[in-house]
Amino acid sequence: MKMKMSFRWYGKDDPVSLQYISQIPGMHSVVSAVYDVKPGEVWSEEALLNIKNECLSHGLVFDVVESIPVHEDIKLGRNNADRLIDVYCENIRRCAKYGVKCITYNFMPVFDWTRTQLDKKAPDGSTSLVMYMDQLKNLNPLEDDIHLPGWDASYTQSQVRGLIGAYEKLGQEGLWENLTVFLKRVIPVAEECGVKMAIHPDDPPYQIFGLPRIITCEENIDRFLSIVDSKSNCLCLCTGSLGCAGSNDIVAMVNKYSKAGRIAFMHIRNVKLMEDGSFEERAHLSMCGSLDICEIVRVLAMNKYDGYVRPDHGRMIWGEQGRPGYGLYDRALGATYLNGLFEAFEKKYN
Ligand code: DNO
Repeated sequence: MKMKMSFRWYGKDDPVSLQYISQIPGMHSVVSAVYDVKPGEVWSEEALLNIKNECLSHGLVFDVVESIPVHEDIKLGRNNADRLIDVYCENIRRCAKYGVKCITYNFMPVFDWTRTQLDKKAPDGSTSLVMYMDQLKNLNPLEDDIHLPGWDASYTQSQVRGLIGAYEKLGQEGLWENLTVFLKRVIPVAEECGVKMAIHPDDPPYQIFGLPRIITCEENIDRFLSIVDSKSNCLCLCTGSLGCAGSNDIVAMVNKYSKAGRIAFMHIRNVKLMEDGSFEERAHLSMCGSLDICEIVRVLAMNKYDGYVRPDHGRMIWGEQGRPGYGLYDRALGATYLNGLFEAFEKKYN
């Protein structure tokens, strides 16, 4: 197939083993990272070589990194941002040396993806991640001690408060400026190394807790792509993240950006949107949520998309215990469903 199917693996501590991943039909790439170093530190070559070799020993290729986290001081444009960007560039070079072709990152202040509940039970007994607006109203990181798995746990609560204050001062335009500084330094290095940088959209794609969020909609993504007009300055287009804002037309966005060759990585999952803006993560099939996954894959195949795809967040099914969103079974079902769609549409548009 043209597109490359991939699966996220959290390394040796991941309850989902590389052997299990290799047993999923059509699996090509492993999406991983050196997870035991803090943002702003250099990744050891030994660690990268180990991931590469372990994947190879299971017939898989480690060619996608998710993520090299961007240090908050870079996003805030603080004094040591310059040095931290040097470290970031060095990490890109090192990843490339061990075969990585695509690097995912995000520019979300303080918190990565945010949900209000990670184990919401559906009538069929499966559980999934949800964001309910009435639960969100009761979460206040300025007052409460909140820890969610998508968030960087290395900050203390008082550091989090300090960061939130700093971002409030910075505002959206300040964040755009710092993103511009970052891209202008990092993209030329990625070009040199043959790597595509793939920014993950903000999840959810609107402000939470008063923090600025900018990778949220078509207008802003156009602005992002024009900062450095390069085939190395790409998107990790996450259907479930952008899809939680009803105003985003995901099929149109996937069509536009894949036609322009600016999608390096697709995170594909479905969400069910509620009237008040709440959403529930659902099984991948179009019939299970609000997004037309079939149409998303059709336009990718029509545009001869040859980048990476991964089934994003799965539900917990069949009694599986594990990292919320990242169990084996439902993501494997998602991969199989997506492989079926890609096989059919790639044949059609060949
Ligand atoms: C959530 C993931 C994100 C993603 C980062 C990329 O499940 O898709 O945490 O890895 O935002 O930096």
